[in-house]
Amino acid sequence: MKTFYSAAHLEHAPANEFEGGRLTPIPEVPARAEAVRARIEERALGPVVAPAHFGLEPILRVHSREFADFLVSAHADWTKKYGPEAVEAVPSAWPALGLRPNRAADIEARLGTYAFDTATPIVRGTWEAARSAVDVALSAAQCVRDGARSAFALTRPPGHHAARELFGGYCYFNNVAIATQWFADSGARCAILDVDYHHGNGTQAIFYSRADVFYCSLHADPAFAFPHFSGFADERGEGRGEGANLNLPLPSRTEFQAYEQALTCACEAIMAFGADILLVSLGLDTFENDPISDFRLKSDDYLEIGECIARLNKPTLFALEGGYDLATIGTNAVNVLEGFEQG
Ligand code: Q9C
Ligand code: ZN
Repeated sequence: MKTFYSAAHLEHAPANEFEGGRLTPIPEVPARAEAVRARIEERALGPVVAPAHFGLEPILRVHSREFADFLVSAHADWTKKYGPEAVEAVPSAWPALGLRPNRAADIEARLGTYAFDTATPIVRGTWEAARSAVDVALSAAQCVRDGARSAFALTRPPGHHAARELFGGYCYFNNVAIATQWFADSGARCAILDVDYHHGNGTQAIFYSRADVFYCSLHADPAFAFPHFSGFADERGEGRGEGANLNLPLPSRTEFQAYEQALTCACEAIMAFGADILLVSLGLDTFENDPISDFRLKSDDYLEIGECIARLNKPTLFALEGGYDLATIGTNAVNVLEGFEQG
């Protein structure tokens, strides 16, 4: 299987997030993607190649022009207001219930309007990294459309928490949603399987009223887990998209036995939908030692997840989402991909 990878992610390296009442180191670091790439090379999964350039057009099929323009200049606008020492742009006020979103000039107003948490800083290299991650996802999509059984988009930053005009959860552009829309624009019916520990609120929101895109997610119940405001079982799609969204929230400390049952449900639903293409939001933060999550999957379980996905027998694009244990993220990612190839 081919892997698409861009070194532009290295320049996106914010240091801290505001969490639990204090500034704490961000677990979403460049070393994550480097660890995955090193493992792919060690285990000779296949070639690791640079992406092609797709430009802004496919991004604007999913995100608004205002949002993309904001990401282009946000860091410059921030340092203009707060000086060159202010290296990380993070909002300090939001238009929550009863207040009015404000997309106009002031950088604080725009940050508050577009962000939904304090964990997703914008640094000087964020724009280029986020834009390049989209190229990585689209290059993998092109590879699949050209006939490959599968491709791996080593996307960083991740994407599944980002919606049309919303960033957060370490995500800026929704890589998988943009690739999905790119397939849909050529008439393909797509299914998205999201196995990250967290609900992909952005992907769900983008396709919530769409009948041609099925979104299915296994994740920690938002009753106790981030993103808190999305991912409940009663969210089933709306309008023409009713029934094309399936959330399978799972309890704290979920082990593989229960996880596998939910995965089987998800796969049955995807088969019933009848997709032409499968896109997998591949988070590895379900691992037992993940520092920010509490599921209990083991490394061998990821081989089985890959085999299970292979049984769907669809052209499949995998894209990296979360996963924060640097010691195992590479092994666990490659286990899914090899499990798929053997399945
Ligand atoms: N107290 C991804 O895995 N912080 N994003 C959670 C919990 C944000 C995770 C705080 C977690 C975002 C792509
Ligand atoms: Zn996650």
